[in-house]
Amino acid sequence: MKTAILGLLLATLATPVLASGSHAGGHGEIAAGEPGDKSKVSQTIRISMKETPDGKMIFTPNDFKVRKGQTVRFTIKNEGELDHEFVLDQEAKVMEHKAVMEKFPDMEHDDPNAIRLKAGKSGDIVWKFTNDGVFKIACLVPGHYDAGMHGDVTVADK
Ligand SMILES: [Cu+2]
Repeated sequence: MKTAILGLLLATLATPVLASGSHAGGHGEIAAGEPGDKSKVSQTIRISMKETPDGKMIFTPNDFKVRKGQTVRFTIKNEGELDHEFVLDQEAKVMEHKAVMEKFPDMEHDDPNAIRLKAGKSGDIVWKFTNDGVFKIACLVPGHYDAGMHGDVTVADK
C-alpha cells in the first residue's frame, strides 16, 4: 500500500517533467527550462555539497548567473558524509516538493532536474535555461534545506 501511494505521488511529481519534452506552451512545463543537450553545453558550473562543522549544510557556490537560452552543465560533487541532492526548479515547486519529502523521506527522484548523490559521489545535470527569472537549487532531504542547503540561479536575457 505504501508503495502504491508513493508511486502515485511520484507520478504526480514526475508529470511536469515528462510533459516538458519538446513542446512549447504545454501545461506541464518546468519554468526553469528543459533537459539540455550535452553537445550544446556552453558553461560548466561545479558545485560541492557538504555539511559544515557548525551544523550547516551548504552548496558551494550557491548563487549563479546564467544567460537565457544557455545550456549549462552542473557538475555536482557530494563532499559531505550524508546523502545529498540537487534539485533545480522554480521556488514554488521546490517548496511543494520539500513538503512531500518531509512526509516520505525515502522518496527517490529520477527527474532530469534532480540528482541524489551518496557521500563522495559526483554527477551531472545538463540543463537548458529557456526562461528568465530566479530559480532555486535545493537539497530536499528532510532538514537539509532548513540547514542552509539551497541557492539561487538568476537567468537573465543578457
Ligand atoms: Cu542535503
